Amino acid sequence: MTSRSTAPAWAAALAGLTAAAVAVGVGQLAAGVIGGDSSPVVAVGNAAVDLSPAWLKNWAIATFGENDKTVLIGGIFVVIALLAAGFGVLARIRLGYGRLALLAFGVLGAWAAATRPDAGMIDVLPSLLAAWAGAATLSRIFRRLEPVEIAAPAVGARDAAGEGAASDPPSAPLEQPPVMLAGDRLRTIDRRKLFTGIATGAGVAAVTGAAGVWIGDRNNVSAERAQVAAELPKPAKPLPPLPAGVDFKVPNLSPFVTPNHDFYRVDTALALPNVDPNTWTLKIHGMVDRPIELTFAELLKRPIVEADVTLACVSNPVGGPYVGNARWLGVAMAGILREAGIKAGADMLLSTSADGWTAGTPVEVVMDGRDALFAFAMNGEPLPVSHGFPVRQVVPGLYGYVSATKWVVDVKLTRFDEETAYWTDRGWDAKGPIKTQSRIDTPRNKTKPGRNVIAGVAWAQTKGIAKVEVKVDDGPWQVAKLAEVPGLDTWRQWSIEVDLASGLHNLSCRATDETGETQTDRGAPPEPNGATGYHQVLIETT
Ligand SMILES: Nc1nc2c(c(=O)[nH]1)N[C@H]1C(S)=C(S)[C@@H](COP(=O)(O)O)O[C@H]1N2
Ligand SMILES: [Mo]
Repeated sequence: MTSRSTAPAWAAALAGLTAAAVAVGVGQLAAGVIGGDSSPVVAVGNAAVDLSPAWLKNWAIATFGENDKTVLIGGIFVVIALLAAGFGVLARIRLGYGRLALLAFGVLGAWAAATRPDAGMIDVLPSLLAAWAGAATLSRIFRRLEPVEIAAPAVGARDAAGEGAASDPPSAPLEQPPVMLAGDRLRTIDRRKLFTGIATGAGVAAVTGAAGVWIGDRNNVSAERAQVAAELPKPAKPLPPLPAGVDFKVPNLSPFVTPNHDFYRVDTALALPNVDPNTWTLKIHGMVDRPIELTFAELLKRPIVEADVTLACVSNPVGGPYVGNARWLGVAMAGILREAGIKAGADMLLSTSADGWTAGTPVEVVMDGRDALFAFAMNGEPLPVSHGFPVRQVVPGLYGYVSATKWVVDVKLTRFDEETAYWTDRGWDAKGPIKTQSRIDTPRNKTKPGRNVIAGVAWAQTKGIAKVEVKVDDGPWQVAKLAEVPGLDTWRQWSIEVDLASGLHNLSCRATDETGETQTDRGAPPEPNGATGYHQVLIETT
């Protein structure tokens, strides 16, 4: 084993970076071939998501919102780059150390991939291959860093002068400056060799990485989704078209129906599960008389229910964006559960997604007659992959974390005193009924003095919105005009015209639901069961 390398630290760091780039590329390629979440970067990211403390996750969702995944992946790349540069410098002390560090990182990636809830043993392969490729690259580049002898000019000059025979000792102590004696001065790295090595590594990384992404895309289910779109079944009792009056069509006011591409997305999946409806099944088991396993085709043969339901995320701060409304197509959960026969004592429906996320939903809520659905379509098209294709749960009146399982594959009847779910294990309440809330959509910061429209949305799923009031500065609460709604499970637009003098104004709103309860003015953060308080907006009229 060669001992300490004389290569400069910067060259060693570059060698480490190149090795890591090749490792990531090769890992991506292997993951693309295998499919699933096995790409080392994604696997480590997923493990980081699951292992990070709840406060960090909550902070990430609150701070980066829907960009939290991009930020996380970017952060992982930065960490990998820093570590890799460090591994290179370590390899300078002893090449074996650097190789070992890379292999250890590979084992970490393999562990992360193997401990995903949906992992198989084969998922360790990309990380291990990646580590092997990284270690091999490190060795190859370090070979290029071996010192080369540079002829000392003084010696050459002497030779040219022909003053001595070739066998003369190179050092003539009195004539040569002492610095020439220091061997290191004469030994340096061949930069051209280093840079061609790095360029080769970068090329390998780019080609394998791109090929991996390309091959991985073959696993996507867009063709299957198009097939479902072509054969989307009709509801048994189609809903009437939405009343014209659901939408005030005020600029910057949320439209009544949230287009799918604008619909908020919250989940823990870094790589979206691509679930093939042709192999998808839904298992209903646990405390039931007759366990059921349904295929997608069998699900679609059941009576199809159409429902307008507004989803809301418990992480939504007062005034926040994690609420959206859609017209869903699905099959009543209650019918399937009744067929399975719920045993006495079962009070929780523990649903699991294809990627192992879980939610615990109260049985009585699902069975009480509301439109709790195994949904497969959203606003007239099959669920987008990011919203749970091919099947997700939609339960009006409950926050998503206890009800809205996307990519759902398994429903177990059990008890709240026996099982917990993903977010309840992280400090959120076991039960999550949606709290009555209202939001000002417009204006949000600036407007003109004079007559102004203040408008927003309010929601109290399963209860309905009876009244929204608006307050300007210290004025009285004024009752806003309410838009029409198709039912109790959606949000409701509201608007009001007010006169605003020029200057700063504090606007606030509050909603009262059809049970007569007005939302509380007491401010509370989202954790552990949903934010409360009035939405307030400070605006300037100029
Ligand atoms: N499989 C899975 N389903 C999930 C989640 C998740 O992380 N994984 N998040 C839930 C949460 S917290 C919410 S608010 C809703 C959001 O649904 P959307 O992304 O379609 O808006 O999905 C729920 N279903
Ligand atoms: Mo959520």
